[in-house]
Amino acid sequence: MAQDSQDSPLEQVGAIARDWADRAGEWLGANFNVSDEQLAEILQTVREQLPTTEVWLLGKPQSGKSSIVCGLTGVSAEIVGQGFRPHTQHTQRYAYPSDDLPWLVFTDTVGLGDRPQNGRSPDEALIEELTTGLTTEDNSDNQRSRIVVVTVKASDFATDSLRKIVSRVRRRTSDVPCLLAITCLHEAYGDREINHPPYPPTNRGNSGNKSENFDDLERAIAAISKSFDSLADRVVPIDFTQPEDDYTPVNYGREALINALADLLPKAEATAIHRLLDDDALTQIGGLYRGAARRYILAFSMATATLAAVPLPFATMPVLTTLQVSLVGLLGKLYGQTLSPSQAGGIAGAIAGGFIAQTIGRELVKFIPGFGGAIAASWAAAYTWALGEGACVYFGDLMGGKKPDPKTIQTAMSKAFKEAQERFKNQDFS
Ligand SMILES: Nc1nc2c(ncn2[C@@H]2O[C@H](COP(=O)(O)OP(=O)(O)O)[C@@H](O)[C@H]2O)c(=O)[nH]1
Ligand SMILES: [Mg+2]
Repeated sequence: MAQDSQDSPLEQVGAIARDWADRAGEWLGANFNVSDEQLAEILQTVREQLPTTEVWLLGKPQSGKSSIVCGLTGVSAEIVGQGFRPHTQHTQRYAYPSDDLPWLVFTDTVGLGDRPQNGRSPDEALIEELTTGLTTEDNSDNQRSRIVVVTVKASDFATDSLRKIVSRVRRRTSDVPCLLAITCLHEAYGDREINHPPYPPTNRGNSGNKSENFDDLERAIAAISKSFDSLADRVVPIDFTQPEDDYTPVNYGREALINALADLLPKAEATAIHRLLDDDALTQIGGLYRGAARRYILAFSMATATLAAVPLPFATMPVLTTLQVSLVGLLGKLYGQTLSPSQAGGIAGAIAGGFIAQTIGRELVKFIPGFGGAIAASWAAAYTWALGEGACVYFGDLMGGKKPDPKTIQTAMSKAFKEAQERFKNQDFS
């Protein structure tokens, strides 16, 4: 009957949407194949758009410098350890979430307080390297902020030489803020068996349980703070323990540390730090790989959202694509696969193409008329998140010796996309 060939307006819209989605899927599949040179070039531009914060860690060996990197980023000690690259003779560097997208660059000092060699104390060379590093202008257009974090254990009162070093470095880099982190707090608890007091651990006064003895700790914090009085802009006591140590929370004082860092940094960098290190999105993390992967996925989602919300001097799509290819490459590495950018692009395309066509056709129609600003930003974030989750399933299958199953991947992506949309809906990316 004539009625059969006459689709309702709604069905017509549906058909158009499906067609759109198919074509968008094909387009995306094809466009993930960015050449390696193009990719490198776009990443360079992206790096110039995103604010980078350099955190310079200064403290004795075993004073908790690496633990700060792990505690802040949530990346495991093993991965952080592998990620550190020798930078100068006395420093090494770790870029988070990746060298491609160095939002946070941790520079760790090594060998502080070592014995003199050839008559020259390594500390002299270290001071030289620090002052040079902290004062050298970055020759790219990149906004770069720097902050020095000094680590001292709560049980360590032998800080004379450390203070001399900090003082000499600060004299020549007075515009770089300095934060003192007092670490390993529980070593100064009266009784090692007790858990942390509510944060902050000072000024317990009448609120503390009298049977718990935090007097030593308070004295230690007060004494160390006083000795660094003229050197540090802020003092934050922290205890970043291992899960098997059985302290709750595992990273005691993490929020205070993040807030203090943000307070000492310029606004753009402070906002980035809050977004990057926000834990809400990552409350439920199961498994080492998933946990580490989600950290990266979150950072890349935030980056795509930031870039989608900001009008860039170049088309947004290739940039998002590049970031997503980088993310897939990084996730691959995490799962033990070394991929060239074009291989990563191929995988991203294969994963994303089908997903776009089948799952988010309707979303695309909704978002095209309003493309730009907040919608594009939260969409880009959710989409990047879904792609990351899909890639995890893909690489997880490969690692387990299974052939990746497109259906499972797409189910995981749809679920992740919906959840991520909810999560990013009310975020302000401007
Ligand atoms: N309980 C506790 N242990 C810590 C803390 N910071 C570091 N550690 C431990 O102390 C050791 C040395 O820490 P690490 O971060 O590697 O020190 P680094 O040499 O300064 O990088 C490791 O076993 C850490 O787990 C802390 O705040 N609390
Ligand atoms: Mg270390």
